[in-house]
Amino acid sequence: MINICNRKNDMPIMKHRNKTLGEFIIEKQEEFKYSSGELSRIINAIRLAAKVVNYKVNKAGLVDIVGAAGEQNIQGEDQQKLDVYANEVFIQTLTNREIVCGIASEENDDFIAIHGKAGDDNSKYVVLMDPLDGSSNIDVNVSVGTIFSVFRRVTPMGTPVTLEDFLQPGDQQVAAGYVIYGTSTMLVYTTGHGVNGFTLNPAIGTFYLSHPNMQYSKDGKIYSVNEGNYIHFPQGVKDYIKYCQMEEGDRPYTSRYIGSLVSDFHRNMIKGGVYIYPTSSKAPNGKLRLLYECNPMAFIAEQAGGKASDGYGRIMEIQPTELHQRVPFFCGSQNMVEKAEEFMAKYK
Ligand code: AHM
Ligand code: MG
Repeated sequence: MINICNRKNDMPIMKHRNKTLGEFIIEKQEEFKYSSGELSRIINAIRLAAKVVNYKVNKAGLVDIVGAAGEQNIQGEDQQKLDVYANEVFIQTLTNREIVCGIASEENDDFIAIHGKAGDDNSKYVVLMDPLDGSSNIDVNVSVGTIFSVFRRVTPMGTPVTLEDFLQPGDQQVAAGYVIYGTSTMLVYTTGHGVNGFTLNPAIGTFYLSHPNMQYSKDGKIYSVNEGNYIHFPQGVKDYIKYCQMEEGDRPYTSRYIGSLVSDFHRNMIKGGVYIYPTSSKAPNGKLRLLYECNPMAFIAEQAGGKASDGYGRIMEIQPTELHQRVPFFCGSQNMVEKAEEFMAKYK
């Protein structure tokens, strides 16, 4: 039990202490009767890596760590130093514990096959991740995030992983989540049984369950899209944006766009809204990556009662053909995504 103050009358009230993420993982592990605990160990490793990255992200304004590392990733974009750092921390944490047999990262050209110390490959899971999404926002002190996705391998255990293990449709995910390094740091994840959010108490380095069973409202009032690209958007998206701005019923909606997917998604899930990164004449397949960004966010969205689409169909049913594949992304409150799809269908 802890003492907290009721602001209205300053009378201390007693409240049960929230579960820690560690306690929650153990409790959930017991719910999966025949599981080996491997998935729980992966979530535990991500929890640890998130704390390490959080520490560094928080210091970004203090030390000379902000700026491009002088390298480019496979998409030809500048890597910030913190991207490289976060990538290493997550890879090392997962590799050292020998709990996954392969990792694919937005920052690496190819996947990494992980061999056990005894030379065996006995783990059954692969992890795909964007170690620091929205990193161009770091030097202006805007929230960034880590996104991760876990699949069971499809090739036989005991053999090195192959590309096939990573190119699975999103509906095969066994877990997905994100860490948001924001005004507070949160870890939000799902294993297919709803979505739970944990807030880090930085003083003691512990994540506490702060947002149990997160849910999208069916309708929302926020639309998030980079309207600077408006003239390059497909007609369906242009029409949907005009619909959002129209004075009718509960519209016009509010426009909110941070330009940091995890932050935009997190706000929309809590407040109700839709996030759109469409194709454009500049980016014919959109910008976001199916495997590292869209699939995990789609899994979380659906588990929270929301929806994720490429404008025409379910994101999680897309059969990936390459690791760094990009897709258009419409994600958020169910009715808003469906409305946007209606406009898209008119010009299909
Ligand atoms: P990144 O993976 O290179 O960081 O890019 C992804 C980010 C998302 O977080 C964000 O939603 C989007 O790019 C913003 O793009 P834009 O600046 O084109 O609106
Ligand atoms: Mg990214």
